[in-house]
Amino acid sequence: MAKSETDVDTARPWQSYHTVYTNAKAGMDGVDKEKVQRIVYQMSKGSSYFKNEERKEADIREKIDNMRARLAKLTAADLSHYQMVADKRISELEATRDLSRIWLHVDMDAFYAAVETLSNPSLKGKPMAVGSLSMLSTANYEARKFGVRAAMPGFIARKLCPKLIIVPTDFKKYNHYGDLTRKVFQKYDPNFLAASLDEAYLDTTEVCKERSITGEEIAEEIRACVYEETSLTCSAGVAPNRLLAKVCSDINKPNGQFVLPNNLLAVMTFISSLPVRKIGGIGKVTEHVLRDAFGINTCEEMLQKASYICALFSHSTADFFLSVGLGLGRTDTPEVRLRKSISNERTFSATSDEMFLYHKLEDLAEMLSTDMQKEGLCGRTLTLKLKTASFEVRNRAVTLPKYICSTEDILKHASKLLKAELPVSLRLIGLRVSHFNEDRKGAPLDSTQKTLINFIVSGDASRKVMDNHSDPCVKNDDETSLSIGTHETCSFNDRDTLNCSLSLKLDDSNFTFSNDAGQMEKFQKTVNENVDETKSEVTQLLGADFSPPVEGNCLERMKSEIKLLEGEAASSNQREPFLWVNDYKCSICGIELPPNFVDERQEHSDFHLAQKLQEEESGTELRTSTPRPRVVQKDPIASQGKRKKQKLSPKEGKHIPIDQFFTRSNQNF
Ligand code: DCP
Ligand code: MG
Repeated sequence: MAKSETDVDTARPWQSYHTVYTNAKAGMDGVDKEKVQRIVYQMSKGSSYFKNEERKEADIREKIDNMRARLAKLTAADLSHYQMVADKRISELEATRDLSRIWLHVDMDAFYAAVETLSNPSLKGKPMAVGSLSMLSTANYEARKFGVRAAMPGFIARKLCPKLIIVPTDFKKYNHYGDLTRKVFQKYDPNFLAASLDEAYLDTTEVCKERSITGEEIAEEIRACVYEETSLTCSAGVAPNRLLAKVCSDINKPNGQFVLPNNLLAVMTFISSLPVRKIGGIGKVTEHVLRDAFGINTCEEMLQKASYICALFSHSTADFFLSVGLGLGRTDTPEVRLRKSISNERTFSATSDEMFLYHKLEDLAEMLSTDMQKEGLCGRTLTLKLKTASFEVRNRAVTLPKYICSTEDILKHASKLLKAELPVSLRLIGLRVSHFNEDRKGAPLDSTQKTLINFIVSGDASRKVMDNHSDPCVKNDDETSLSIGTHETCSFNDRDTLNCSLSLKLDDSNFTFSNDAGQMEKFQKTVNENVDETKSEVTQLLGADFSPPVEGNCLERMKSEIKLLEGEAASSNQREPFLWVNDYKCSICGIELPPNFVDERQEHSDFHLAQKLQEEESGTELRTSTPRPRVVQKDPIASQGKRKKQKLSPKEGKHIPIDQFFTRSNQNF
């Protein structure tokens, strides 16, 4: 197994300071990584961000050490068993391989920056970024050469690139151009999946078949069409599944495309030396854990180390890793999902003025009722969410004997829940209704009516809502449940009973965690330290989730697992409870991330939330993420026959062969 990163060069402390800013984005291959790390380190040292990064780094190290300790305990017999388990699972996964689809992932190049340059051509060729001194949304490719990138504070970016021009965001414009691109996508796949304003997945299998054209040709045509409609360039990836198509679209950015042929040899060759970090959803934490605990750097190594993966991770996580090693990804079109809950909330300056608090509650109840009635929803569980002046998040829920949706009913029960908390100084109140009327199950949502907020709180109603309390009133501090994917390393005959993905209620009397003052305090501290103002806004919006009760035979082992994963659980719980359909799939864009990918999930939900907040700020509504019902186009592109090839944008699309890609992708900035 690989060594953990413990030897830090004290003269160059920034070398071990890995932030999101030091991750590679397209166009950053030649950047002096150490220089960027040093500047980011020097500029942020001592800040709360810096402290939080240090704490997260320490968490990762601890996680890696735990993993290594568990690996060291595996006996030869355990390992040979897990090798058998892995081999079986690999052949089962292999049997699901579908090489018949032609998936295309399109992603606009430096989207916001390109839109701004379109409206102000004097920016062309100059290093520029969109955002503010506190945060950048993106940077153009000229600026990326200096190490400037999205999510970096503008003041750090200016240090890296003193001539950097920073343009404020203008979401109306981005929405406008996003709409134009979607009109193009719609023609090629009416059921395309928009993952964000600037990217989409298209299943082009049918259109390619109907017109007898290749994936490469369709990608060129779509990119040309997008350019014609918008005067903006985009890049595309074509592959047999969505996971690979996304990796491919980044290879020849900007204004390029990469086609991975639909055959097994090509896929396996492609994946063989692909760094794991290139896979959507594998972020900094997973990358470090895989590298430092397992010695895994490339996707292929997932298969070589499959026995270790199966020994240490839950089924869902192991499946994810093994699928990555096999280059498997989703090839189906996700179904329209059903809403699981509906919520709203308001932040205000901290106050203990009870009149004010009740007044806010009244407003929220009224708004929630209106929203529910618009969508014909009635729910049985009402959750009151509070954030105290000291940023402590509390959830108080009641499950009622009847379904409610009127302002009066919501307010009546919400007031009771609030009353029990008084006196208290609050800075946020939120309301959520879940546990919807059974009649609605199976009825698809009218996706056209959804706002992004709706989307963020929506989930899959077909997922069981397991809220089986004998006492209908649930009291939880700092969220209601913990979702913990666990897998204990143990002798193999025990494995199946141990392999639990469980959720524990903090205040569940079955479980000692919530009653242990020390643990609780630590949990609270983790949460408080963990979440800065912005991030706690994220979680406030996302709310909490209910999950299955703990099975008796797993409980004891879960207790010891909890100690191991406590930090992770706390952050998981605090940060992204509502976004994951079946605890696996992002309800907004469909990306799949197993429950243990706490930080990656957080990063992902932050991204969607940032979009949502930005939308709210600009007073527009984001419709990109709504899965569309499959509709038959009156005028499908097929009827256009062999469309005249359009001239590409000024810079011709590039294509690089797979082997060159390997060299490129290994230069992991
Ligand atoms: N965005 C954001 N905050 C982030 C990342 C992105 O606001 N942390 C916004 C700005 C981007 C847009 O989303 O322009 C699309 O994100 P991409 O990751 O696709 O980045 P770009 O399109 O800017 O560049 P690329 O050419 O790498 O796709
Ligand atoms: Mg983009």
